[in-house]
Amino acid sequence: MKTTTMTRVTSLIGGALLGLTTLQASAASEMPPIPDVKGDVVKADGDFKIKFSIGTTQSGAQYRGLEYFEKIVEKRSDGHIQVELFPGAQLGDDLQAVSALQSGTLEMTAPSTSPLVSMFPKFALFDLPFLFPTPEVADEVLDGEIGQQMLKDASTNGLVAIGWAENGYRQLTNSQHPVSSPEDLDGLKIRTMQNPIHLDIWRTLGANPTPMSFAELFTALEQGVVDGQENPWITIQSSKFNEVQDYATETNHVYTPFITLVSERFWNKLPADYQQLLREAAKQMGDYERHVSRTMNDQIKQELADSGMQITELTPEQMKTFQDTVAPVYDDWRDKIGGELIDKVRAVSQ
Ligand code: EAX
Repeated sequence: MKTTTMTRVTSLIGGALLGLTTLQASAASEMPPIPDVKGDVVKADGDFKIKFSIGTTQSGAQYRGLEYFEKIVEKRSDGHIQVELFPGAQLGDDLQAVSALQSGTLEMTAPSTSPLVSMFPKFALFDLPFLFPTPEVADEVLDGEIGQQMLKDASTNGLVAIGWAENGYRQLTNSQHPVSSPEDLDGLKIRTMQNPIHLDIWRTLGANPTPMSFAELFTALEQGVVDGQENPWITIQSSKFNEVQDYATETNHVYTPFITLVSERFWNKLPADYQQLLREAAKQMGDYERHVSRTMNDQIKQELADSGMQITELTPEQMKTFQDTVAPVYDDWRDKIGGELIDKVRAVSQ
């Protein structure tokens, strides 16, 4: 009797606590609900397990997209494909996860395209500053001919590329002072992704950039190894960079996609019908994740400001100064990337 009462009381308290946590969580970041799974069950032979690793943490839009992917794949394979999610670079950063796919010890990952330019030079298109004026232009490129061709081109070297999602528009943060002009960057140590164009951008702006893996970044910021970094608002918040960075500037300087990759060794073991299921799920995840990321962007910027981050929004003149200052980056990279590709993106923007 006593035990029963105790249990009830405990579970009541548990319930109340749970209610409170849910309330707080939803007050902080209300993400668009995960859609229902549409489509028939796909019948094929065999049981499969997918470990899916990402660099961003569990509270970001990317993880939310992965939860939808898991739901689609498990439901439509009637449980014959099980998906296990590993956020926060726990199985390695972007580059390590990609090489794990190549050696067949990991089935899926979705890195930013930027660290992969040494393997796929055309991805550098997404590193050019201020090339994608709106998310809609990015969609036209990713979902259109250029993006689809890139998925084919990236399906080599032990990888199969099956879809696009987004990290999003990148913003600058730092621990030293507000930044509203390139002069303010003088001597600031900025961490960039492992990508030559990003290094070029920040050098051209007068900063002191250093490439580093995402997995090492929080500690490097915390210990002052670097003064600043740049990432989309949602990634800044989900990685808690605001806890060690007091200043941010809304630069929107680069739009970064996430590319959904599968290990070719694993892919070749899958029946064709399951391969098709993964492609469909990756497409649906990508559409939903981009929707989540965009819906959350302004809200998260506000939350970062509310949490004490001093956010500088640039005037059109200040923005133009940044754009004019980085223009020479195009002279250096235009021919290497293919001027035609850049012109095609510009044509989409008109
Ligand atoms: O997986 O390295 C970064 O700044 C990115 O946000 C990373 O690709 C996330």
